[in-house]
Amino acid sequence: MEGRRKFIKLSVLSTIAGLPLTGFPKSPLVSSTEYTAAQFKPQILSTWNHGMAANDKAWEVLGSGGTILDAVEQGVMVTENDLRNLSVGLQGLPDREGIVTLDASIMKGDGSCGAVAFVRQVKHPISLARKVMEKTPHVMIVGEGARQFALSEGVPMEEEKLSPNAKEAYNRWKEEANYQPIINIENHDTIGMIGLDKDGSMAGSCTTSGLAYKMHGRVGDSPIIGAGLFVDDTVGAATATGLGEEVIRICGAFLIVELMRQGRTPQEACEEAVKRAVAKSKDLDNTQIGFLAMNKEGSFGAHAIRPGFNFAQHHQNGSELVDSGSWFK
Ligand code: SD4
Repeated sequence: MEGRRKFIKLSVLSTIAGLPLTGFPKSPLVSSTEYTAAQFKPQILSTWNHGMAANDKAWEVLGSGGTILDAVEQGVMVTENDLRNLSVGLQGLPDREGIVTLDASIMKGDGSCGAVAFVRQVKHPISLARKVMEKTPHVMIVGEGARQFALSEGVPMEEEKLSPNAKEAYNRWKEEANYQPIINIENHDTIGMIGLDKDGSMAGSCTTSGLAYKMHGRVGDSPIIGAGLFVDDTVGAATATGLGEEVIRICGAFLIVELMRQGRTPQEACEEAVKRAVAKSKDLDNTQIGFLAMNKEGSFGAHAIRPGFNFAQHHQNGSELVDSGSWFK
């Protein structure tokens, strides 16, 4: 976390001054990470280091005969359950009113999808998103309606109270931030997971407590199909983490899948999406976005605006945490 704080403070003035006439800022350094040669099928990829444990679970589900959809659902449930995690699940950091509201989406490669947003008290928003997909004619249900749907489905719910860690952090934030609706890029590490099974079916999931100390009612990219998550198993899948407003603005995950459809590698597509986000950013100094993508052959790529983004990878040779390249060095 300390490292992420530091890079946020890096000056970006030299880059802004270097805006070329094409409209796209020029990256100060060429991206360092290339994954284009590697291909794995099946494969599970997740954002951030908490993705390691989530991927292990997803892999186990696949190995015991579960579908790729089961795998991406049950994988991120590990993170939703992780009491140390302050950016996913009910133990996450609250909004500026002190209320935890959750966003999640799930998608299959055939275009089926479901999402919940601004939902309270639901222990596994990813499973509720799956129920929206499978049991309703809708794609997204939000707020009190989503909570009522959860109650009617009998899914696990919890009494509304902040976890000890979230409470401590929130109390500290209240003193310093004085209730300003700041866009804070330090304490949010959404899990987005994308998976490919041995037969080429793909699915993805994305779940978060969203931006720490957000305005009450604010919804980020994670539950927005096409922004935080998009899967089309004729092409590939992509997910996003970081400042949701900037991801929504460019339809990040959809953009990456469409770039792959046009022939870009997952790595090239992620880099192009980052470039697009940088060009459209309303607040580059305070923005971090990380994209993660995989195509239907099992090639993969990742890219971020700033250093510090990593992703977890699991395939038949084992699992590892991989550092992503970034637009800023
Ligand atoms: C949001 N994209 O709510 C989420 C937050 C996040 O890593 O991804 N943090 O904007």
